Amino acid sequence: MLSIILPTLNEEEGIVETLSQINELDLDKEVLVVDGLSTDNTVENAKKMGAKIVIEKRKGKGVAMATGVQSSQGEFIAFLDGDGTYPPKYLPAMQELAKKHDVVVASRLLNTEGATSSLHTFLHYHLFPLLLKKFYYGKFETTEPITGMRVMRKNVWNKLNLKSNNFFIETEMEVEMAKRRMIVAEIPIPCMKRIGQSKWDFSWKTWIQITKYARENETYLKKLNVVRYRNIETSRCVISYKSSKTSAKAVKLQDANLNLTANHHP
Ligand SMILES: Nc1nc2c(ncn2[C@@H]2O[C@H](COP(=O)(O)OP(=O)(O)O)[C@@H](O)[C@H]2O)c(=O)[nH]1
Ligand SMILES: [Mg+2]
Repeated sequence: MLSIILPTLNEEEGIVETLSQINELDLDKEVLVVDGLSTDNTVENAKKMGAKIVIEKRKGKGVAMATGVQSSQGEFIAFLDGDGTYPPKYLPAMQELAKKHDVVVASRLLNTEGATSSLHTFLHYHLFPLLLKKFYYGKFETTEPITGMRVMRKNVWNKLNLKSNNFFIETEMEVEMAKRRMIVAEIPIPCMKRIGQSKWDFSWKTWIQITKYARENETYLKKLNVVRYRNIETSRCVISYKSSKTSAKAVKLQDANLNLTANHHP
């Protein structure tokens, strides 16, 4: 079973859109909305749509994720935001890949499908990744290390032994995966429009903290094995800034809605 964990804080509209897409999936699943004391109708809406509700009074997305895992029954766990940004239809394919790889991450920087114009494509998919690579992501082997859409076995999560309470958790996860020489599968997903306001309290302090941490752990980060997949249906995997050490390995997923082909194996 796949336990789908959605941390929420005031996502009354986004959660409806996200859950309606999740409810369409033909998958052995349970859906857990881990709510951090929303003051709007998030909980009522999620309940109406059949999700299990877990209330986490402590602040922070990282805490909510850990609490979600503790309350889950599935052998596999999935994380995504309750804000419509990540497409749930990729979850079955991600679960298939999680049987063969330690962690499966969905990257919005590998796919221009969600782009609304050529300017958007240029800014979001060419300039933005280039700047990130130069100033931050260069240390990371995955293209979108802070992606919130991930699938793994619960025992992999337990091995990671994560400590972060907040948005730092994804960065910590990258380092802990690398320390354990885990194999990460990365798939391209379209970038969807966010419904409602972002809760990421971005500050230069956080940015410096992440960069410092990445630098301190650079030797580990370099060891992370990433297997990158391409979506056969859309041929999407567009980012060119990544290294060219690409070798093809075709994988066809029989049980998934999506056919994916690995095109990168370091
Ligand atoms: N339970 C809980 N959820 C949170 C908290 N902060 C953010 N979230 C949720 O975590 C997810 C990711 O946050 P989001 O604002 O989308 O960050 P962004 O994707 O980086 O812009 C969303 O579904 C938020 O509602 C929190 O303190 N507690
Ligand atoms: Mg989000």
